Amino acid sequence: MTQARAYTNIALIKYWGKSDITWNLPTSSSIGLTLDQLYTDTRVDLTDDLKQDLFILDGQLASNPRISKVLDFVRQQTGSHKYAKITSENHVPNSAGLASSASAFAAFALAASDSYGLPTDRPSLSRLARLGSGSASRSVYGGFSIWYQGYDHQSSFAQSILDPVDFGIRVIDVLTDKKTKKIPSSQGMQRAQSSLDYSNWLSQSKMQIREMIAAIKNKDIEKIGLIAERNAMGMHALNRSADKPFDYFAGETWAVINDIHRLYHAGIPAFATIDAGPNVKVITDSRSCQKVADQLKNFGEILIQKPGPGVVHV
Ligand code: 2P0
Repeated sequence: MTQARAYTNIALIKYWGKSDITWNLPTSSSIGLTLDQLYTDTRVDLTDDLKQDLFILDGQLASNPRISKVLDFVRQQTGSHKYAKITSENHVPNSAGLASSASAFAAFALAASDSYGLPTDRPSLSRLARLGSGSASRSVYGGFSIWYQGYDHQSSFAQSILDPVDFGIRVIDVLTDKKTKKIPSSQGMQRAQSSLDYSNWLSQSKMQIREMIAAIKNKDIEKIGLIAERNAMGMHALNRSADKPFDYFAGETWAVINDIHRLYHAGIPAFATIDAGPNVKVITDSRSCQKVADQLKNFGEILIQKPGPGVVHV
């Protein structure tokens, strides 16, 4: 038996497209910041009496074909024929809509690698986590990490940019909408790839990766925020210009963003980023985060996060 814990990460430069679905290879590199509040604990038990993999999520029998996809790969690598019982618990503060495949597959990669005797160095864990879910490749690391696009299974994995980090960066989740998202990310990105702006987005993203690495190394929160916001808006513009257009922004998304812009123009470092759902995350600093949180609390539940650790045994 082995059990691991991994935390969610927020994409500062987004992963939004696949070049290979089987190996889950992305069309661009991405940068994430692992946070410290939301995590998944996953335990893997190998027993001889199982006839198939068994997945228990938050106490209930569940099914997820990606779990067996990862385990089939692990069994093929090790020559093992054993099935596994996977017990996973998401620790998210009484709100739906925050459950994350990033923390789940990063924790699962360590627990599974350990159980089956595969290497547990971070690049290897990152590759395995990626097979389950792209963003999970980054949750293997604490702090800031970059997931290199690569061109095959071996070359597509994440590496640390800066960890441990606490130069005061904070990320505030503003939970205006706790419902499950309507369009799963893998479907959303596939549709976004039909946008005529997609190749522009790829070249922009390449430049933003370089700028973001410099901003992180300089511990420049304003630059990090400005680049991240621009990158996020670009991702959502792709969705709106897809063949079959769609939009994750809903309800109060714009109202929150407008308030963030008002704060910024009043001299407070506050920048918006949005993933595959309607909730806005604010990039800010430790001095301003309470003020920002107070300003936005009427929109819904607020969660203030700091940089968090990489995947560990528990
Ligand atoms: C990211 N997102 O970079 C981007 C930004 C959401 C928006 O990665 O199909 O669940 O499992 O590889 O990782 C969410 O997509 O996609 C995501 P799969 P994943 O964090």
